[in-house]
Amino acid sequence: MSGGPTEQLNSVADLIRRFGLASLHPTLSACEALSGEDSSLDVAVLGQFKSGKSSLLNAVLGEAVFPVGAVPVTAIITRAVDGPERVVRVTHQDGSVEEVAPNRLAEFVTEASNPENRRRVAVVDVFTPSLSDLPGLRLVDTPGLGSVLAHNTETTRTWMPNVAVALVTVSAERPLSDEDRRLVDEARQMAPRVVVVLTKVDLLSEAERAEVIAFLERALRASFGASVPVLPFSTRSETTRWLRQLREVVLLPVARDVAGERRAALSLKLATLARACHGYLTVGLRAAERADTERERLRATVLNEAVSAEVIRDELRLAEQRVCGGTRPAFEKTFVGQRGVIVQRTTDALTADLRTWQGNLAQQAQRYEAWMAERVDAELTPLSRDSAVVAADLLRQAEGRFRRVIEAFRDRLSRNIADATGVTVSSTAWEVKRPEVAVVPVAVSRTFMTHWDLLWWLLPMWLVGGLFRRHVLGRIPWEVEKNLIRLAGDWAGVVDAAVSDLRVQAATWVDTELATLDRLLRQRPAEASAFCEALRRLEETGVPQP
Ligand SMILES: Nc1nc2c(ncn2[C@@H]2O[C@H](COP(=O)(O)OP(=O)(O)OP(=O)(O)O)[C@@H](O)[C@H]2O)c(=O)[nH]1
Ligand SMILES: [Mg+2]
Repeated sequence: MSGGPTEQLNSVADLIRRFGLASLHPTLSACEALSGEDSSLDVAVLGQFKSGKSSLLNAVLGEAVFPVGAVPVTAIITRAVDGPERVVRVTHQDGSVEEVAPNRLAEFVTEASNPENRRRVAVVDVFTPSLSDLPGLRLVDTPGLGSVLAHNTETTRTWMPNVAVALVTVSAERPLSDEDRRLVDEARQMAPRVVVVLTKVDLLSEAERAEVIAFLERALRASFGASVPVLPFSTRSETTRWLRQLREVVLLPVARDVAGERRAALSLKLATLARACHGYLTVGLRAAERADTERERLRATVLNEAVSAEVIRDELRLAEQRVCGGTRPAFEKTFVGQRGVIVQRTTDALTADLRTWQGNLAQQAQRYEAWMAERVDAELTPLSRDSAVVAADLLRQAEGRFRRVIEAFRDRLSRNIADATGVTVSSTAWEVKRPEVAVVPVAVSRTFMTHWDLLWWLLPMWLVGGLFRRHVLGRIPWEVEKNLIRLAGDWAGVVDAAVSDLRVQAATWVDTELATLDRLLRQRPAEASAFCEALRRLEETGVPQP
């Protein structure tokens, strides 16, 4: 007996909840979202920030709907769907919906107008007649991944389970990073149709383009053991040609069978889910079938020293130390490299300004304090903003290290389970929420000139003016250095806290996984029939099993 996808999903969901298989919850919600939604199919453009996602969608629409730009732009999931006239509908996180004039779209979806999503927008839908030839398709523009604006990455990752067809943009400027590969991998677990779009090919010569495409195809095949189509694209040259290809290879075939594509997406996700569920239940059954002493031995074999929570925690802590040991030096190196030019600029500016200053020594000393504070702030604020890329890079390094620890843990655990029970368990991957890192504001160390104030305020400027000027100009290198070091320290503090947050997330994932297995491996013979029954029900759903 096998029911429709909804029944299948309900049965699998029931088992996952009943047996507390917590690591499968994210995939489960993905399936539920897909089966419960309305009938249009989400064709999403996913990719690193600035890889040309919004530009690509504008080209498909034939009109500039989605805002584009040279800095990270798209901050909100924005969907375009066929409609009789251009209407923009904003759905807020509290569920309220408002219709706004089409020319106001950017106010809601861009990082510049809606920084850190202050307007609390959940999603924006654009209805447009220019999609009348692709009915049933909803084109989804997503915030770019990998920028320092972690909330944008987070928005896209949270939305990811909904993707049914994925266009992964890879810019010709940096063809296929490790992050791109991971994105394609994740997309392939969620969407049956994944296409890589090599954007900005106008930056390559004809020969280079062929070379890059061949390289991408080879690298993708090597990673996934299957071919992933690669389509070139450019909004700057031969756009009509690339558009035609994109429509013929992807958009039109999908539009012709929207219902079929939805079914395929749901069944892919369901199969992933059922396979993992089957693995866990079988482990529980194998444990329950054994006599007490044997079960204890089984548990000890699976949960041995190599996968103990303490060992993993130590490994994660070591990875954290490696990264955090480098944070302060990384920022100091960035900042101190700028010291010379800042000192020079500040000295020149102060030399010019000092000539115009009036008043007695005390007044000029006070004026100097204020001048210096303002100057340091003006010099360091853009520097602090620019060093957000250093922070992003360090966080990427940290995530990479933690991921390697977790992956090694998963491998050892799967091997232990396979050795002890003969069962292959495929737990779902660690889903990381990259912590938010805001640009560190410059906190200027105050300049105190009290000794001038107290002692010499009566002295006439014609007598001490030269000395005063030499003194304040001479202090500049020290003032600049002191504030640069302080800013480096502040940045390091912020990044270290974010790295520590990532480590806690990783450790929590490991704990949850171990707790699930520990529970399964403690099942007593009385429970065996419940597991048999559960496995039978899982098989009856008709979802492909291992
Ligand atoms: N040379 C070239 N530049 C392009 C092309 N397409 C887009 N760009 C430029 O790339 C930059 C980023 O374009 P967007 O479309 O905003 O990129 P995005 O991926 O949507 O960026 P985010 O929303 O910030 O993630 C802009 O400066 C575009 O002008 C192209 O085909 N060729
Ligand atoms: Mg964009």
